[in-house]
Amino acid sequence: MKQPIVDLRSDTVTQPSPEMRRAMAEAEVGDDVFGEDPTVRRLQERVATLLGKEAALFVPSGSMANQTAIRAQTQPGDEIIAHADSHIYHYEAGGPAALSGCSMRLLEGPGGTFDADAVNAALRPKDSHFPQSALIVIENTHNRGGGTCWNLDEIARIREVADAQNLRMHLDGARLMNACVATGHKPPEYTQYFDTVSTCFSKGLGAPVGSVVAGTEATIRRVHRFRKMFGGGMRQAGVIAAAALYAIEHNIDRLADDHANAKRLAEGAARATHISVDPDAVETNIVFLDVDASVTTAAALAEQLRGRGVLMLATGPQRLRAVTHLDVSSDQIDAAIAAICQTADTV
Ligand code: TLP
Repeated sequence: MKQPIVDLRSDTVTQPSPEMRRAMAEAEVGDDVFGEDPTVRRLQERVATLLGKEAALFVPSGSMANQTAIRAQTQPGDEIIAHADSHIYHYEAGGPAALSGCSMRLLEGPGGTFDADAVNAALRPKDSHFPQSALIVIENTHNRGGGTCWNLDEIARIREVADAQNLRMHLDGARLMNACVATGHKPPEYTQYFDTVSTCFSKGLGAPVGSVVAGTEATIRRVHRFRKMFGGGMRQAGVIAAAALYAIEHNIDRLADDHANAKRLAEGAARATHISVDPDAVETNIVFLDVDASVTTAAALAEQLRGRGVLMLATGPQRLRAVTHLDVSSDQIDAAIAAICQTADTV
């Protein structure tokens, strides 16, 4: 296979930079299951402050962050309200059912969002026949929604519904920093409405591993117990926490470049035949390309693009996803646009 010119499958594919690797090599470490890793502790304190929460816990992945937060705030037989396109529903291997014994009430809405009225309508009566509505999960930015950012006022309205019914709220903020950079909101403006928040260092922020869950001291103590139960306790984890700290210090503001590259990619790809792309729908670093079904499939087009050194992910029969990140330059975006236009012309 030809060396890829650009890997747009996900922002998870980034390589740690030499400076990040140096920070990892020099990290002070200890046994974090004993709570003795100074770099992990520093990261947790730093992220709790960044997110405006009392406490934070370092976990190996975004999936574990979401699933421990769900487990800590639900009982078997409870129901979780989330978007039908949410990551916790599609891409976490049935975690809410398997790990927490919860059913899911799925809502529809544009770009992975829903409104307070829809939440109200989905609430279960307090009657022994029904699962108990317990937790609302919002994803911001929304992955399958196309990297969309949630509206703060709508989140506030949903919080009012949650409070009236004594429900908890969890934010899947794997790409929360993308939302903050795109909208100009500070992280606490979003997180104030949530009992727990997860965020990832291994997406656009460019660290190799790691996520956190943040919330009150009491909730994070429960999350900590489930991290152990799910096998996520790590020992000298300061080596990877150092990469996360480096990412927070150096890689947040530059997400704006990824957003500009995504827009540029969408505008360029919109000129290709047999592919429809809406540049106006691109708010952050995710671009969807819809392939004309009468011509080919997304999987077949992805294979042809791979032959030209451009990697993208087929996320549906006709849908390709491209995600920009710190290992993608604007020149590579131009090369990708040229490859997309040439490939689409010859299918
Ligand atoms: N998403 C990955 C894949 O799983 C699809 C990607 O390439 O986008 N929440 C959201 C919103 C995510 O997009 C992801 C990763 C996660 C949680 C899970 O993170 P990890 O992969 O660290 O478990």
